[in-house]
Formats: sequence, structure tokens, C-alpha cells
Amino acid sequence: MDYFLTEDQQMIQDLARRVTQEKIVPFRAEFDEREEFAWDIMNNLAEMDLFGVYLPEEYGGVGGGCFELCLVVEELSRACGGIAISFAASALGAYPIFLYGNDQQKKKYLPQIAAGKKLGAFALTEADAGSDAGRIKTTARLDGDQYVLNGTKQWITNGGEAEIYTVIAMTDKSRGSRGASAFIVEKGTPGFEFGKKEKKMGIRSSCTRELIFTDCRVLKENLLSRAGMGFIIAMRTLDTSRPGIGAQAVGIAQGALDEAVTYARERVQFGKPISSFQAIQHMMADMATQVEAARALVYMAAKNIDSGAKDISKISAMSKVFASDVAMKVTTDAVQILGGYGYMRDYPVEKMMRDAKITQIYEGTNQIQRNVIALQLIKEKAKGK
Ligand code: COS
Repeated sequence: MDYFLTEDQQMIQDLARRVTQEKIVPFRAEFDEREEFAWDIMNNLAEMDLFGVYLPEEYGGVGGGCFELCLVVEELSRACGGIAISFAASALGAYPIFLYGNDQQKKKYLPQIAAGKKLGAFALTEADAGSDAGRIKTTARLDGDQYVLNGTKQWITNGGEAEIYTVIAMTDKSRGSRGASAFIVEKGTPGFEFGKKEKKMGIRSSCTRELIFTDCRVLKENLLSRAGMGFIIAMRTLDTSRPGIGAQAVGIAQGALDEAVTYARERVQFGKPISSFQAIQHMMADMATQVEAARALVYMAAKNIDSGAKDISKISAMSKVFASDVAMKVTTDAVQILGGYGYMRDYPVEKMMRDAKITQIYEGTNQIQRNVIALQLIKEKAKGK
């Protein structure tokens, strides 16, 4: 389907497609097997100016938005969901600064992230606060002109590899989620350490670690917006970033569909390519239709965000929930079409199926997305919309 990309958007998509074909496809199985963070590829993406596609030129970006970011994430994900999320998580770390930082904070941190010189990361989740994000226990106590952070963040994508972290911590526990605040914390700050690298089912080339804060002092000027805004900052960040996970899911699903169609044309059984059997044709037709519908929803969600629309929670959640469910279904069907070969690591579809699963879980489980959508529907009806 033609999405009528502008010349710049087409160029961004072509660049991302080229780097994916040349640098990721030949090595993705190795990165997955060795659970290795793909620094070489991050450097390739930086050289191509892709880390700044969603940021304005004044902060070192190329002046695009969420839509351009989705184009890149989708292309990378067609080959490797792990490498794609290492790239996308840097944007997740940058969004709170971009959306809520003052000019000084934006000028200090965003150009380095846009240039890909430093990766970003976003730290909200804790052992006892996943879906219930308002229950975080990490604290930030004001002491003179510094905040003192204590606590542990869990499952932080790019943890240890990133240099710039946006961390949500409680500054006033008595106010519940309204007592949370957001801070920029740099790697190397005394009292800021990393836990072990997690071993995951999929997206294995990405890095997931705990962040451990022990009397970690950050300057008051590293507070984003004002104290008490942390939960809202986290929610708006996730509203803005979720179409990126939708794009990751679309890319993974497209990659699996491509593999399934190629295989179905080559695999001969009962004297014919299996693509000539209607059972396989109907599966492929459903897969292609679902992928296109997911892509259209993700692109529209991204365009809504870029238009400056205020009510983005519902469309953002819809794009993430739909695309990730499609990715799980399509990758499972791709494994089915490849049969025994699909189950083996010699073919990439088993990895795609493993990579797809996380898109239904992170940046808010699909159960939480459905809650967000339903609550919005009820609110809209109450307002007579
Ligand atoms: N944008 C702006 N403000 C929002 C918001 C949004 N999308 N969602 C909630 N808020 C505001 C509410 O308006 C409310 O403000 P007031 O205090 O002024 O009333 C406040 O935040 C608390 O909202 P609410 O009561 O709805 O919060 P809940 O604790 O019930 O939690 C959910 C809401 C479940 C939606 C939230 O915890 C969530 O998104 N959880 C998933 C977290 C997640 O995605 N984790 C992934 C890890 S990060 S990679």
C-alpha cells in the first residue's frame, strides 16, 4: 500500500532498509545466539543520522517526528527486533527530555542522543511496580541543591549501555502517583550502578539490566519540569512512544511474512510448491491483510502525535495493542508454514516469534492498553462525544 511518503521520509526509509539488509540480516542470528549488544550497528545508524530523525534541527535532529521514527524502527525490525529496540529505547529515554525538559536540558542532552554519540534509556519499572506504575518505591530526597536517589529499577532496556537515563522516583510518597518526579541521571554518577544482564526469550541482542541507586546525588537542575510531575511525564512519554512498539511489531510481522511467502514458493510437497495449496494461500492472505491494517493504524497514530493532538492515549494504545497481537499471530503462522524448518534456528522465523512476544508485554502490557482504550471510550461518551 502506498503511504505517500515525502521525499525525506522515503530517503529515511531507504537508508534504514539498506543498513538492515547490509549490516543486520547477515549477522542477526549471531547477535541473537551470543546475546551481544550490536554496537557496530548502533554506530552505523549514527553515521546515517538516523538517531535524530524524530528531533528538531535545533536539538541536532533532522526535523521529523514520531512518524519518521516509526519508519526506521519498522525497517530494522524486519530483520531484528533486538537491534530495533536498542535503537528505539534511546528515543524512549530522550522523549521525557524533549517533551518536558527546559531549553538548557534539551540543549545539553538531546544533540548527543540525536548524533547517536550517547544512547538514552527510560527507567520507570521496578520489581513491585510494573503495570501499577504509580507504586514505585525508588525515592529522591531533596538535600540542599541536590536530590539523593535510592532504589532499584528493573528490566531497563539499554541499561548499562546507555549514558543518559530518565529516572522516575518518588519525591513525596504521601501524594501517591502525584508525588513522583522525573530526573536525568548520567552513567558514571557516583552511587549509580548496574545489575546483571538479563537472559531473555527474545530480543536477545538488546541489553536489559537493573539500575541500582545508592545515595546517588543528582543536581536539582536535573529535575524535569517540576516535582510531582513524574507520573504524568511517564504517561505522556509512553503515549508518545507506544506507536514505536507498534512499528517494531509491524516490522517483525512483515519480516516473518516475507520469509513465509519465499519458503512457500520454494517448498515442494505432493509434487507442487506448497504456495499452490489454498490452505497456505489463505493463511498468507490473512497474514498480509493483518500486517497492512496494523501498519496503517501505527502510521496514523504517529501522525496524530506529530500533529500535536492532545488526546493521543487511545490511538497510541490501539496501535500498540493491535500491531503486537498481529505480530504474535503472524510470526506463529510463519513458523507453521515453514513447519519443522520454521522451528529450527537455521531459519529466522523462530527468532521472530520469540521477538514478537515482548511487544505484547513491554511499554505497558496489552491488558493495560485495553484498559486505557476502554476508559477513554467511557470518558468520551460521558462528554457526549
Ligand atoms: N497522560 C496524562 N496524564 C495521565 C495519563 C496520560 N496518558 N494517564 C494518567 N494520567 C494522570 C491522570 O489524569 C491522573 O491525574 P490526577 O492525579 O490529576 O487525577 C494521574 O495521572 C493518575 O492516573 P490514574 O489514576 O489513571 O493512574 P493509575 O495508577 O490508575 O494507572 C495506568 C494508570 C494503569 C494507565 C498506568 O499505571 C500505566 O500506564 N501502567 C503501565 C505502565 C507501563 O506502561 N509500564 C511499562 C514500563 S515502561 S517501558
